[in-house]
Amino acid sequence: MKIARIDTHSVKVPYTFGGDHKGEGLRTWTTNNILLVRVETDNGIVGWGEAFCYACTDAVRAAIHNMIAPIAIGQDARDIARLSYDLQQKLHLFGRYGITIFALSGLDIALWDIAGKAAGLPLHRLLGGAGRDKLPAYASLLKYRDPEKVAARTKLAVDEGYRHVKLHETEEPEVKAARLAVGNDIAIMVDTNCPWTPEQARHMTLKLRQYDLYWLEEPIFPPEDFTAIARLREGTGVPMAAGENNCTSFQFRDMFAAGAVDYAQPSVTKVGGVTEFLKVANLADAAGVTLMPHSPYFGPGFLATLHLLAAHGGPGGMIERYHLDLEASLYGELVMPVDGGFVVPTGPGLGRDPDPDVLKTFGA
Ligand code: SMN
Ligand code: MG
Repeated sequence: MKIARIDTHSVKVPYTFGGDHKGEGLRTWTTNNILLVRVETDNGIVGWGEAFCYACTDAVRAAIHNMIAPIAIGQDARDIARLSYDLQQKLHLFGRYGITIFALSGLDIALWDIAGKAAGLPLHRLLGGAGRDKLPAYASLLKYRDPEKVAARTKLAVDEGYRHVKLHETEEPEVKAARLAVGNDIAIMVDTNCPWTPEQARHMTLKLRQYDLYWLEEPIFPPEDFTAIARLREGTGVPMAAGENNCTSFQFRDMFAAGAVDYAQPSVTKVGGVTEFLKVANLADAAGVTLMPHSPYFGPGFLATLHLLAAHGGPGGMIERYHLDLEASLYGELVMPVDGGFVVPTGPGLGRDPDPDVLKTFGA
């Protein structure tokens, strides 16, 4: 079973989130951008993957066609781990993290979809899980920079059934507003996206500590300064989460060795796909760190994360659900929460193929 064709489909779906789309630079997003990787084998099986893109669709697309496809086409589609290693080795001179590995992640997810379809099994079964049928989730709010809006959206998420809500805010008034809006029984996380120096992070973390954060995410720039995060964690007692920007399992190994985090956040569309995610999950278990996947996605990356968490043996975390409303969904109800959780797909591979009408209408 050889890889015969690799195509990409860019989909840009408008969304609303109860805020305005003003952001800094590249973060002024008005559409949710998904880069799908379609892989076809010489015996006619089609698999779908997702490569992280958001604001870098064209670059990731070029990497798939110019760097990944020439090496992957003609290879055995079943030899996924070897192909991942081979691609990482052959392409390392173009950068280990970022565009190259995003592109590779898209291929890898598609190959696992094909493996599941060839075996007639949903991915979580293929990975050794009997399959929990429902997974807990948390609402991941977008950035509002407005305490009233943050309070209203946090409350809305709780009314929808979520017991855990993550804010993307960096100022105290927003965090305080969320806590006051929903009381002390709801877990609140704060994702800051690497804004601070270690000193600034210490100052802010001590300010935010009174709001009893379930975790503080990526407080320090650069994200790979694991020693600084470890020092902050140790010095403040506030639980830390990170990993969405880690380069493969090797950086997770270093992050765990530094004692930097309580929650590990591999991102299947960024870290190297299912193959690399599984390595990270094993390292997290061995380090006594809870697996808490990064998954603000609506394409194959989201479905792959559901299967990975469903199959995971160690202390498993929650699915991240980006708290926005899309004009159209590639997977219908599969990406819609049910009482603050998600149903694990049961069809072969990822469980469902993307809706062709949505691909056509929102193709970009
Ligand atoms: C995030 C990162 C990238 C895209 C969307 C959201 C964020 C998260 O850091 O953890 O959800
Ligand atoms: Mg984050």
